[in-house]
Amino acid sequence: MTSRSPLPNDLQAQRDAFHAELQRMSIIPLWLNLSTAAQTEPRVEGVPHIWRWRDIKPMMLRGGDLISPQEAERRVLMLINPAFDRKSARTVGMIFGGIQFLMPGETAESHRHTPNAHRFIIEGEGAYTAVEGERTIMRKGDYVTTPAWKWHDHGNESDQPMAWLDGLDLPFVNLLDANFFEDYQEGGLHTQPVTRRAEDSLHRWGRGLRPTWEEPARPDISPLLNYRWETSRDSLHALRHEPGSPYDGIILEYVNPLNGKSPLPTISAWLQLLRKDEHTRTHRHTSSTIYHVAEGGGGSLIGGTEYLWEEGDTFVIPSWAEHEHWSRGGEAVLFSYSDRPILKAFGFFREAVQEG
Ligand code: 1HN
Repeated sequence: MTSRSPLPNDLQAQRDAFHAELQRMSIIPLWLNLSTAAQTEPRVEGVPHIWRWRDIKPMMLRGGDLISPQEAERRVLMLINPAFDRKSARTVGMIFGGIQFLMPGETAESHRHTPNAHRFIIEGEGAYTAVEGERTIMRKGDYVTTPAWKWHDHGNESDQPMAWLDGLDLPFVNLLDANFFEDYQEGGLHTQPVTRRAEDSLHRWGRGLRPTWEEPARPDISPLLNYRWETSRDSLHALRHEPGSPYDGIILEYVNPLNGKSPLPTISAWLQLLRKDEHTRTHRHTSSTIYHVAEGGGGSLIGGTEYLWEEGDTFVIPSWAEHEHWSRGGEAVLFSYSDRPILKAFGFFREAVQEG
């Protein structure tokens, strides 16, 4: 606001009384809060942050001793942005990230909820996730979808701990006051029965073919349960001699085979290869991203601060923060997911490249 000459005392007193009376009526004059409505650029509350696997893993093992998945409902270590309220379930932007782990022999019972979810497997192999009657055995690097309102549960039938990164659009659904949740209970069972063969969704929808006698229930969600690490990584390396993206190197986006869009309507996910000595150009955009280091090491400059990362680390880049990435001591593979589909759906996605 422009500076003005001081007001006569009586006018100032009248204004103060007027504003106070309005406030008691739950009315705020826009001229006192202009900055909340009109701002030249987003004022982003979330901050860049990194959670290191070497710090999380010991806490995970301690958690395994101290609390069962039944007691916890889901044993998830929620990664909450330091700038947000601890009850917000908000990691960055409109997305949540958390580390879930199952010790050998443990299960997490079936439930469903309106938020969309996915998982990226960090460590271990042999535990399953079941979604709507189909079980998939999860292995390190797999990307598993659990779309809105589908029954899902997990179990570890292997002899090693399993850990994965859960991603959900929880902050968005909460913002919309549209979060519903239900525990499974059918004939005394708390876990849904297995009703489909292993790889059922892959055979139906994941091979460039489709069964002609059925229509997908919802074309806006991916019918694929598991995008396997071997196949994704194989494509990444097959395309390694391309120029790729100046901002991300060789980057592939996971897609819904039914419409070519993001597997979940609210969350995009990517796998990217930063080749040896690759250093990307700087840019920024209005989507917020959670990164997980799938392989190798490197660093990112985020809003002017350098973050060095190693395999297993998880870090976030908030909306409109300038960022660039590089590999260190060889190649690196990053998994990432963002709220970009939400911004794009309503025309709020904006991207800017540094001058020069
Ligand atoms: C959830 O249902 C799962 O089903 C994981 O595995 C993480 C975080 C917040 C709310 C619900 C799961 C979750 C979650």
